[in-house]
Amino acid sequence: MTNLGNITLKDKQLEQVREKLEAGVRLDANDGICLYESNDILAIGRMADSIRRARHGNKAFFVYNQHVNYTNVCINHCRFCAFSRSAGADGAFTLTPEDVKKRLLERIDEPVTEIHMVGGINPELPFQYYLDLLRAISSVRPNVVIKAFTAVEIEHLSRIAGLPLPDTIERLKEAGLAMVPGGGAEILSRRMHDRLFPKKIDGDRWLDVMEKIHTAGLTSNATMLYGHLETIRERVDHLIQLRELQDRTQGFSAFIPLAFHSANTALSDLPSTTAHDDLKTIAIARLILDNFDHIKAYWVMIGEKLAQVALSFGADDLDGTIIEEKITHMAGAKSARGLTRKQIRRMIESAGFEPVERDSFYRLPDN
Ligand code: V47
Ligand code: SF4
Repeated sequence: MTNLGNITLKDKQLEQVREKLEAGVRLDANDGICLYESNDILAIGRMADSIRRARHGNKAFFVYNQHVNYTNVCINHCRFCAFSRSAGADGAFTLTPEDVKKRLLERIDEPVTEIHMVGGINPELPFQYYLDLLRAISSVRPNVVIKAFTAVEIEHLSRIAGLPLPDTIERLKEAGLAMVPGGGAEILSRRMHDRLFPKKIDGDRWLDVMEKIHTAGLTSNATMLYGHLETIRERVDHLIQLRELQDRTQGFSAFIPLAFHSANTALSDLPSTTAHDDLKTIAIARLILDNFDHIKAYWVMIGEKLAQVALSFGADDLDGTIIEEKITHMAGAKSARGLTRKQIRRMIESAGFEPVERDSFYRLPDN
């Protein structure tokens, strides 16, 4: 039960949503659509903020992390992607495990607690390469949490390894995989899959792979790519499908809405998402995903300034320092490539929250 009584609603349709939230009744898809159709963004934000504060009080989390993209060679050719290249094309790269070690050694003096590593689907690379990558990271940074390989990559790995998914995941765990990032879900809609990313596994398979990842004892994140050709109904259905899987597994840690950036993609005529839509999407995610602990405002995609505001619209986490983000910057993102711990703390404090540096599992590093 959450007390939302002091929120004045300009939009009468939101009254019903507020009553449900106050009574602890789960929102349904129609409520999600009603929220999206309303322009009373302050009321939606206040509702999300009440729920966020009931879970996390005044705390806002971040992690000291480093991103590694091991290859941008990819055979999937998703229409929204500016990062991938065909093998042999200008700008195509594949790092060896030794290259990855070197990347990490360049920043070995920094207190990185998480390595976030993803890449394209590069058919040249054997299963052993992926195991070697994980071992290379552990050899340089034995205490780091390796959050790597989306459900899309893990499905591919099971095929090239010729192993069932549970065995593949087990082998990856033995080599050091500790958590799985939330990418690759895009928008869980058959219509959008067929139109934008037909070569990639579809939404049902993504959910199925995630379920197996959770069953194997790994936690993961979940994402939603929005602001391209999807409808509001598709966004809401996406959230409900994530919530249903979470009811079964409790394996998702955070949800991260990903605002589409169109530069250098096949959809380059599409405009950027608006701040209004970004904030609404974060707030609505907080309200619908009642079984997710954490909602991230991914500053790389929505910019540092809006990410600060998002902390008052339902988000409780800013992701992290990141260092060398590529996927969104190749699609035109104007945000920084990485932030220092001091910069993130300042962002959080000046938004009126208490910064809490966490590890990948939301444990506090000093504990
Ligand atoms: O799967 C690709 C998306 C994802 C574009 O789990 C794009 O902690 C916007 O999943 N514009 C990768 N988005 C990023 C990702 C992620 C990021 C931060 C934290 C975590 C986590 C996960 O980026 C891809 C795809 O959905 N993407 N192209 C683009 N042009
Ligand atoms: Fe490949 Fe991922 Fe880009 Fe799709 S989004 S083309 S799977 S790198």
